[in-house]
Amino acid sequence: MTRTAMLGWLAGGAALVSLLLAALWFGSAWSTAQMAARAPLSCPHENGADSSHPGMAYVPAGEYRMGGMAYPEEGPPTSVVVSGFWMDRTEVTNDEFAEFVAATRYVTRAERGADPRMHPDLPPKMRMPGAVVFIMPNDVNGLGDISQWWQFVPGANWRHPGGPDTDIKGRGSFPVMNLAYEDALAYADWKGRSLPTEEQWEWAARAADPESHPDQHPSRQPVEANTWQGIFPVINKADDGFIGLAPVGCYKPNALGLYDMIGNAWEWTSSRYASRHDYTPADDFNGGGARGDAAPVARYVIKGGSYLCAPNYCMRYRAAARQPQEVDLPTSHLGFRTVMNAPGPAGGGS
Ligand SMILES: [Ca+2]
Repeated sequence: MTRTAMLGWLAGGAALVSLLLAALWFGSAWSTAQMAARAPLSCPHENGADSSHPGMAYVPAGEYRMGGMAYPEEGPPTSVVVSGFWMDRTEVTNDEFAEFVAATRYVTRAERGADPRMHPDLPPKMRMPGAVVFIMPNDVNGLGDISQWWQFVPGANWRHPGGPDTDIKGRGSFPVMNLAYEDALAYADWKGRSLPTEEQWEWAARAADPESHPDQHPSRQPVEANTWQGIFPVINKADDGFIGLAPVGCYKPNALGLYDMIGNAWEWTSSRYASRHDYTPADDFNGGGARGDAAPVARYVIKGGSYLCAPNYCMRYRAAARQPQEVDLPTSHLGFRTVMNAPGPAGGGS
């Protein structure tokens, strides 16, 4: 084959691939629009109303090996001991957060904007009140540059999850989004509770079963969870029924009665991030956020993965999975739930 013929053949092949991708994308966009119109706005689920702590489930004490092997930051598996505690059965919802705001007039970080003392080099636009929102692109040039699908949107906050033109009307049962760590903490304080540590969170997600192996078969997506089916971030087949975020409690709970520990929204923990379980944040040049002379911005561990987790990009729909999140960065795939120390149910737990 001559060089010219080969180039012509390659160009033809590339055009065909582009055409196929475009057809796939349009087909996918059409079916996802249909699905969005049909998706429920709430899902009936067991909230433990007759328990001593309605809305919460008891997680018994135990010992297990925290971590996994699927990604470097999950290792090495490390023995931890956890006392019994109560945990919200679901992620905190818009309705629940609205109660807190109505009672306290609390204003979230996304509504106030980033603190310029913490971010002296931040471009002016990103100092405006707002949040980082996932916007599905038509096409991407590789997966290295996350700004192809994450954009800072001025005016995005918990009341306006996608920006000023969006709202949460009819979405009271959806997990509250676009909160910084301090906002989640303020809510937990108001309830007289706290945020789970990473040790507590992972133990709860494993349903307090030390024999569970959350890192096995990482490419296999969980069935009872809202994740991403298709090719992230351009083809979202939504075989699980949801293109984006789902209301809380739409999938089967785990053996402890906890819903959506995996998928739907990432969740804040109260643990500072280190890039391995045998490091401390101080061991990690970037773990503490030290950037030359800039004020350090702490990072905390988030757990559980979200509706954006897909086998081709982020197999973090597993109990052992973890990611760092800057404390003051509100995003549209991150929520939280609270925990409480109190005696277990009569006759059970410790
Ligand atoms: Ca989904």
